[in-house]
Amino acid sequence: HSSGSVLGKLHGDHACRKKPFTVFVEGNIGCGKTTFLSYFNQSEAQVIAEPIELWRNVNGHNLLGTLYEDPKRWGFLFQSYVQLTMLDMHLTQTQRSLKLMERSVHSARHCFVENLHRSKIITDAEMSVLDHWYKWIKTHADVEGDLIVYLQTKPEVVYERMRARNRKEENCVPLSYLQQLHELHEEWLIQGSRISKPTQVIVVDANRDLDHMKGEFIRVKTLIVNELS
Ligand code: DGT
Repeated sequence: HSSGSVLGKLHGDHACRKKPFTVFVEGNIGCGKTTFLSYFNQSEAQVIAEPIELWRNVNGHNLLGTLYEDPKRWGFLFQSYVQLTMLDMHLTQTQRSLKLMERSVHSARHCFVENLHRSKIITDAEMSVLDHWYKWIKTHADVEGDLIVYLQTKPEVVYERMRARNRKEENCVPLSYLQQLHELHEEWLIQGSRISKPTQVIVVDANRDLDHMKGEFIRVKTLIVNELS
């Protein structure tokens, strides 16, 4: 996936628009999205982290916690709120020419919601409502990105990282859940079998220790920043 020329072309298109060059950072739970984003400082890019703290406190309710405690009961509610908060991230305006987002409405729909539905955790009716909202959003709001950086990992690797990080809501998440999410990321970003592949994807092998990923992360960052300067 060498991307120089295509990025150049995208940048050419992009120069005619007011919209910032928009990058979605995607990948499994624990793949290193936060670490990758930490290499960009706010003067060179608008970096929008996933609003996990909002999901943990909706008027005192921890939706992320209840999702994992009883996904059949709370999965729909959680995804409904994720979709709203993600839409808000997409619509956040910036004067900067580069905007990076941790995940997107697209991964929420194509990976997380898809997984809940395939595992029969949400019903067909719940899926339909979330999907109608997703389609409505795509029609009426600009939620397109210019580039996806996919931090590709083995499920076993992120499972170990997730255990080590010990986020309290995630302590019962099994390896099989990460395997399912991995397959859905691959279907979406690599195979393009079920849904059409997004415009431009840079795939980063993110299996090494996050401390050792530094060089690779800086290389991808430089690629993006240089294309825009
Ligand atoms: P990082 O920096 O790559 O280690 O990323 P994380 O693990 O901090 O962030 P992420 O987005 O992979 O996961 C945050 C938590 O929220 C995790 O328990 C999975 C969950 N999550 C995120 N987005 C969704 C979603 O759309 N639906 C569901 N069911 N869970 C989600």
